Amino acid sequence: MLLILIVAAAALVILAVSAVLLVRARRGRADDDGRGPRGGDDSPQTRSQPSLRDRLARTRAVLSESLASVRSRSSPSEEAWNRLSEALIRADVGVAASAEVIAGARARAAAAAPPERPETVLESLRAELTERLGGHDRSLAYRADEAGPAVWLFVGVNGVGKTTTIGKLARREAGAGVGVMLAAGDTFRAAAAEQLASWADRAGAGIVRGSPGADPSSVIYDAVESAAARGAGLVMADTAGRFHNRSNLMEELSKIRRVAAKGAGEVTETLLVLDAATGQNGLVQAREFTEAVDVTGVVLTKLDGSAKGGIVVAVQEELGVPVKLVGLGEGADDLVPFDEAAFVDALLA
Ligand SMILES: Nc1nc2c(ncn2[C@@H]2O[C@H](COP(=O)(O)OP(=O)(O)O)[C@@H](O)[C@H]2O)c(=O)[nH]1
Ligand SMILES: [Mg+2]
Repeated sequence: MLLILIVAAAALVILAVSAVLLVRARRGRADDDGRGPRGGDDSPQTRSQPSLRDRLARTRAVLSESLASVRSRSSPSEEAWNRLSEALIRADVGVAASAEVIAGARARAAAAAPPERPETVLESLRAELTERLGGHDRSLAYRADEAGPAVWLFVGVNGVGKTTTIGKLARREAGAGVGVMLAAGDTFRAAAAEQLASWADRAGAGIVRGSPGADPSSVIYDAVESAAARGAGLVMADTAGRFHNRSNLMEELSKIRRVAAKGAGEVTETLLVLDAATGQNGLVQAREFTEAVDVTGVVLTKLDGSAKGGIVVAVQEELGVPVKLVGLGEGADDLVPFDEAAFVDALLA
């Protein structure tokens, strides 16, 4: 009798758990294609954000062996510090930045009481990384005077994730009640405008497209005027990221920036989009862009699947530009504000 009762109770529990899982899976799918139910649980506040810890698994794996070796000793040796430093370099923190991080962490560990114990070493590394990454304003600026639309320009080479990032942000901003107009400034490929239009559609944002091969500046100018006419507060402008050479890059970007502010708009953000998977090579690109235009923040995409998440440290140390957002996947919700404490936790956990 008792056995039957236990079996029946277990079956009920299993049923209840599968029902909950099924409902969750349905919601997940609805969110994935960005067409989840309007209002209610689709509001930006209640949408589930991807976990940095889950998505940074590959970068964490690069560090985990050397962290384990620190933990396994009662007093970490010179060799353990060297292995940590090498692991940081492998995670693409960069040679110079890794050396500085380790020197800083060692100084902290030596000053701590008791010094050089595994816990103090790991705490020192955590503190050093968090402090180096911290102290930046990562907010995206709107317009203080509200006299016309704020313009956020997105720049970066082809394929890094500019269009996708704009789409994700359009959804977030529109969901928060901001009037959003997108400018399809990548006029090289018809497919680019299509891609942006589909994101605009999902986000409930407006879009201005030019004819193929049109001057990107004129498309952005038209989008600003259209936003102003409709009272939309924010224009997000896509660009092509195809430049023949350096002087061409400078010329094109400064023209886009000038024209975007010519009418009613004011450029309040110029966001450089970088693909984390390109690691240190991405830094070379980034330097060219920061020399060509006044970059106000970096969006680091594709941190999911990349073992080079340490590039966040190199970007901020070497470019002095804050990483404002990170891309953690291709879905509409896979873009999160960068948070240094959560990032360091995800790396060292
Ligand atoms: N895994 C992953 N893929 C991304 C992310 N951001 C963009 N992508 C993908 O990267 C590819 C290029 O993106 P796209 O926005 O077209 O790049 P663009 O040429 O700079 O506009 C697309 O397949 C996107 O889905 C991200 O954070 N994670
Ligand atoms: Mg694009």
